[in-house]
Amino acid sequence: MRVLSGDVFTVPLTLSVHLFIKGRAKYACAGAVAEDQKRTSCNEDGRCLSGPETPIRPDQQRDRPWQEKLGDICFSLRYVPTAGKLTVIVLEAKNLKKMDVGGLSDPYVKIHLMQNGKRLKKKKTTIKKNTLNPYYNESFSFEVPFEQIQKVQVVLTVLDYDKLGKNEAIGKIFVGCNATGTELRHWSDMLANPRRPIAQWHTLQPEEEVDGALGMKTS
Ligand SMILES: [Ca+2]
Repeated sequence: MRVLSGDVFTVPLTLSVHLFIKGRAKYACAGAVAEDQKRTSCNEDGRCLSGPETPIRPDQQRDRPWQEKLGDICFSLRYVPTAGKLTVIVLEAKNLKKMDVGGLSDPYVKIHLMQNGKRLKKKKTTIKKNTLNPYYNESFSFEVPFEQIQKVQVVLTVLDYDKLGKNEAIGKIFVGCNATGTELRHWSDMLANPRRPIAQWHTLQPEEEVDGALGMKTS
């Protein structure tokens, strides 16, 4: 068979995400960055807008139809590579699990910066009494040099404060290059948009599950 010089061979093209985003963020995580991703936006006082902009992903529901609902948390991530500064703004939570007998919950959020299963830094929000839909809008900054940003995780735990006894975790979530799904996309979005705060809703997971994924022992 003779191949004419004018013939065009059709080769299936597989472009990696790395190549695709190389131009704008060479340090983005390997992993899916969905271009059609719907992003949560915030209005001027920091409240996350809900509605069509914050869809519940069908695969999230499909994955865990049996699981007890723990609630959702909205926070923004911002990274400034030149300053090595990572800022987490805990915005709000909604539909949290009721933890108190004869009441609701008294939620606050703990934020851990982690690396290799170790906690490097710890911060926490104020406690909001007797609510399942707390609003925080509280900002926390961490020093994370550019060489470290792909190696750290930010873990957010929503806990119920109790005057007596141990404060119990309601649910937990972590973002970082080794996260998956919505959490990985949020982190990748942050890296792909330096200096810009990116807000996103996340569905809280059981503490044991997240600790397992982080290679931690549940304390
Ligand atoms: Ca309580």
